[in-house]
Amino acid sequence: TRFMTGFSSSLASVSSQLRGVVGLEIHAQIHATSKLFACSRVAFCSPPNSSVAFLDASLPGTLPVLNRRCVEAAVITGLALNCTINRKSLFDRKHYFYADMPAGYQITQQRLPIAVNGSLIYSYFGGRKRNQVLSRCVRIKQIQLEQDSGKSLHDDQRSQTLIDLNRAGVGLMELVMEADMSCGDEAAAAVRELQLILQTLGTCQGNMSEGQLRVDANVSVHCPGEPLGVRTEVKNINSARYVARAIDYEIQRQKKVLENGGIIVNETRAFDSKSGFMPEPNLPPLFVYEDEASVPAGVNPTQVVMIDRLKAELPELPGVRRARMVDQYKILPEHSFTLVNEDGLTEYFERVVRNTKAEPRKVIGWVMKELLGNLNQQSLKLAQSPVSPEALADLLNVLESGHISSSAAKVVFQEMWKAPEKAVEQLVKELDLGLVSDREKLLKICQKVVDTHPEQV
Ligand SMILES: *[C@@H]1O[C@H](CO)[C@@H](O)[C@H](O)[C@H]1NC(C)=O
Ligand SMILES: *[C@@H]1O[C@H](CO)[C@@H](O)[C@H](O)[C@H]1NC(C)=O
Ligand SMILES: *[C@@H]1O[C@H](CO)[C@@H](O)[C@H](O)[C@H]1NC(C)=O
Ligand SMILES: *[C@@H]1O[C@H](CO)[C@@H](O)[C@H](O)[C@H]1NC(C)=O
Ligand SMILES: *[C@@H]1O[C@H](CO)[C@@H](O)[C@H](O)[C@H]1NC(C)=O
Ligand SMILES: CC(=O)N[C@H]1CO[C@H](CO)[C@@H](O)[C@@H]1O
Repeated sequence: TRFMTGFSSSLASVSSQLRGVVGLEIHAQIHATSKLFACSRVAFCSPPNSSVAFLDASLPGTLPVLNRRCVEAAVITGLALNCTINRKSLFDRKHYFYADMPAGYQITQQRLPIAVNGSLIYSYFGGRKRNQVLSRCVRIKQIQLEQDSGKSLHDDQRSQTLIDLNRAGVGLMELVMEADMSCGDEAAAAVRELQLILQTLGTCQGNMSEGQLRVDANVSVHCPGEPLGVRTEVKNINSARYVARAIDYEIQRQKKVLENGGIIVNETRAFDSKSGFMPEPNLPPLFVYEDEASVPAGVNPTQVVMIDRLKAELPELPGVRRARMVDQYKILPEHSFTLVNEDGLTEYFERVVRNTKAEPRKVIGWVMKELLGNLNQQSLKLAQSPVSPEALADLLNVLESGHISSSAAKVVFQEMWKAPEKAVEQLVKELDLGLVSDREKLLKICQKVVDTHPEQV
């Protein structure tokens, strides 16, 4: 849905230099067993209203209790995105009326969010032929903790709207990015990189079609050096490909309007105009601590979030991993993207490398072509590969020893795929693919071929 209201712009005269300006707000559902302020389970695809605590339905007398896992997830995400973690943050009530928000307000972090001033480095294939790896950086303004709303299910046939409160109160991280992007490709690449980072951290499962990651975009156009144009908002985009398409469509539309002497109009969402914030009276300020030494006396250290501990447990992030792959194994940057994008593929590749004498650059060729080729052809996940990394390493060792040719090795690979229980040596023997280096033997074989093909001779 696109929302607009009236506001004028004076850019029409210089329309040919118009550039897009894109800012994103991303809602990421926190991967946790229970909700942000209640013990009800976070459950996808379960029957409506089967996972609703009294607090989620806003029954009188219920009070929020903060889920530490959600705070940790926000801190971990903030650290991975180079944010400053605010040692003290606050919760507010954002008031608006909507049927799937029984309390009439959302608990969010408006005045003082948990993390601020970060950055996300992302890359994408750009340039004329879309074959150059371009690297960009987008600033993260803030990450705030907040509650998700329930879900309205519209039944058009009976003109009814049904409410499912399973999602009400699920923990969200709202990530606000500065308007540092200029087109749909950049925005989509930033979203994909963020998705990969969240999945690597385990703080959000990132499935966009299930709404675990939802994207809103602010789009405007202006001439570089001039004030920003009037923006329109594209909301609730639920696939990375559609992020690119929706944004580019909107940039083109605005350019056309301005080129034709028109004006861009903005619109405030209905609930925004009536929204108001007040401090959440039932939640004290949230404190997180640098380390054990900074926890004040009288506070139980097992009950608090400590930044140094979370920092120590951060996994290798996608950007760091890609750089290491290129650096350590001398593989192409394109290949490092494929390795990191496919769950478990880096581990597979490194296990092959550890077990074979073959050069990593040779190994990557087999992984990209033979392994991924077969997996894609049969729509299998990596975990379902019949050929283990060790078996592939065995094959590459036999190839390296000069015992079989590389075309024979490919035949053996296909046989291993069909009969994973057989060892490489056994398959080479069964298929009679071993290279013959005995001169007498070769002479006999050649003679036989010549004798049996008089016409060709
Ligand atoms: C974040 O950046 C803003 C703008 O540069 C600055 O005013 C603010 O002090 C920064 N906050 C922290 C916690 O570093
Ligand atoms: C975070 O900062 C470090 C050092 O300042 C830098 O090497 C790294 O690339 C940054 N990461 C992101 C995601 O911006
Ligand atoms: C779910 O619970 C809410 C609050 O009690 C109720 O209004 C709604 O009708 C219920 N939805 C369904 C599908 O039962
Ligand atoms: C994401 O969710 C959709 C819808 O439930 C499902 O079909 C798809 O397999 C999921 N994707 C992943 C990568 O789990
Ligand atoms: C768009 O800009 C407005 C005003 O700065 C802001 O309130 C809103 O959150 C922004 N939305 C997105 C998607 O960046
Ligand atoms: C969302 C947004 O930018 N809304 C603006 C639209 O224009 C009016 C003025 O006509 C502003 O008051 C709103 O803030």
